[in-house]
Amino acid sequence: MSSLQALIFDVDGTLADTERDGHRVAFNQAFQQAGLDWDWSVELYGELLAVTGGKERMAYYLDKFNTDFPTDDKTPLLIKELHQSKTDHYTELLSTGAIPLRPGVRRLIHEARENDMRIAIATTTTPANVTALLEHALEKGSTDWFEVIAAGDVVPAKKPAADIYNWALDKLKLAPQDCLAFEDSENGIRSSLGASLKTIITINDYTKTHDFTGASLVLDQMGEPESAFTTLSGNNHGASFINLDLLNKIHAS
Ligand code: XBP
Ligand code: MG
Repeated sequence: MSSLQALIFDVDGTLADTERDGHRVAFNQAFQQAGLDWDWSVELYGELLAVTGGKERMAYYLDKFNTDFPTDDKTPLLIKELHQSKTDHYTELLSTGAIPLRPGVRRLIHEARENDMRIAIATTTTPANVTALLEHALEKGSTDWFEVIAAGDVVPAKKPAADIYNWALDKLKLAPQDCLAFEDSENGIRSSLGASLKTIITINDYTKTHDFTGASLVLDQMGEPESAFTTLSGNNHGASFINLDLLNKIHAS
């Protein structure tokens, strides 16, 4: 087997806790600005996360949670306009530095770069949102560190479909055995495992009860040398934080 070639990261929930205080807030701002009384609470948003993709999530909301709202053939256009507004609010929010990276993310990305490990992204969120997070939470210009950014509508079927990971692998010209994926959710791991990628999970408040069957390792966070991760399942090979040494061991096991 060849050595580990690339790390492929999910964005929302994995690189940063963007859902509750980022995406959710931006959706509500878009609704308010459009004069709608839709209001997504922290709890409701947890249920809406069953569906990935902002446009798809709004359609799911109308279908299952706001059935009194009249829909017609103009509804897809309304959703599209709301989504554009939501993206504007979200990128504006991130430009203030409101959402930091999760523990260990910056350190791992730097270690990968120092060791010529290729890095890529596979996410359902809109490309502008990825750029906003990387440029403001990681480092100005860091978007260019990622060889492939697979995001949003580049594939029609979003996670849990494997398409976005397959698209990233295709662009990287790598086989899944050459890479590791990083995810935080059940839809995410269904997507990465569907593309035959070994997957490491870092849970968060919205995903801690999800089913991560098939994960190589499930952790509470990536950890830092001075603050260890907690292992929820899988073999941590005696490590207390994610670094390339641990990732190479997981890849080889
Ligand atoms: C996260 C998502 C996204 C965001 C919203 O997926 O489901 O839909 O919540 O983003 P991942 P958009 O963890 O795979 O990044 O509104 O831009 O679709
Ligand atoms: Mg995620």
